Amino acid sequence: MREKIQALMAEVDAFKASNAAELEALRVKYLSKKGDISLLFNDFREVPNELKREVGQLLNDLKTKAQDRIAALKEEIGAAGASSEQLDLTRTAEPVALGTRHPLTLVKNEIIDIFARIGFTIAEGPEIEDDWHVFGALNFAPEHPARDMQDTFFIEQNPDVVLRTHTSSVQSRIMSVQKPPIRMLFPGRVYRNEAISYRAHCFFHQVEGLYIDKDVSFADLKQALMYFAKEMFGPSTQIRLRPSYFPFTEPSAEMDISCNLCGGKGCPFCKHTGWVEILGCGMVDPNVLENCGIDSNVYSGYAFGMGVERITNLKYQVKDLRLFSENDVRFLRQFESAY
Ligand code: 2NM
Repeated sequence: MREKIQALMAEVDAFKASNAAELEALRVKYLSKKGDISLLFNDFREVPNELKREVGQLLNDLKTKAQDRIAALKEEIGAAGASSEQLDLTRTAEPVALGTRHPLTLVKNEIIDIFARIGFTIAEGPEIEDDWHVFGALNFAPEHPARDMQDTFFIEQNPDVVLRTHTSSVQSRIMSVQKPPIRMLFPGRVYRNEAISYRAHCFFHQVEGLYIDKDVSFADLKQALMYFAKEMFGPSTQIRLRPSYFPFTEPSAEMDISCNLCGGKGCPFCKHTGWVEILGCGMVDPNVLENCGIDSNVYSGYAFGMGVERITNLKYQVKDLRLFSENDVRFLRQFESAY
């Protein structure tokens, strides 16, 4: 009996299984009701009483050891073998969730694309600027209200350092270093000291445009903007220009398009006027050209500026400006697009 137990101990020590089926075979051979170890328990009745204590102990050790070995092998196989049996390697992979472009990026790209087709290139510049490039060079008088603390963010330590309130600051930089002809777009983020609400934010996005050459006229401006309006909002879009005022242009105008919701018939969106405002524009003031080292007797130019949020609202009827900066994916996912 003792020899039998020792022989089985050696066999248990040598247990090997590389998959679940082999392991089950081991269990059946040794531990099932008619298994080798179970049968030994039957023989135990014949063991003389004085040896029962010792042999019983050995027998129990053998059974425990066999169970432990099988449990250990099961875990080994579970980590490697079982998983490779269960995985279907021919299955298509989990889809990777794709992000979507931000609506303001989509619209900005569309604006850039439209003007690129008539020869406009792009320039970008710093958001933290000095007073000269944001105001001085652009013909803003020293006491102009836009410079007021209420509109402009200043850096406390240095009143000459401001967050740009328009991307025209990039234009004053470009005009100072580049000779005409200049035909460029200036996209970027700008800052204004406003209380945040559904219709105002302390930052927003602009695309401004500038064309300087010999003999650039207001007619050129009007034609370029009409082309833009029709490309952006559809071929039946009408435009109208209303006289306005900006420090850096003379004459200046604001441009409306026929309401893209009601087609100009009048609706709550256009406040029953049939028109909605989309941008400001004008002929670059000769003072601005001279400030930037361009001879205003030789060159003239037009400029325009639009809010990307405003254009996006017109295109997509976004009712609350704050949605643009909250990064709620339920909002952002609505703008899946190839752009
Ligand atoms: C606007 C409206 C009208 C503008 C003017 C200039 C510059 F630098 F040439 F003087 N840049 N941008 C301009 C003109 C911007 O935005 C509503």
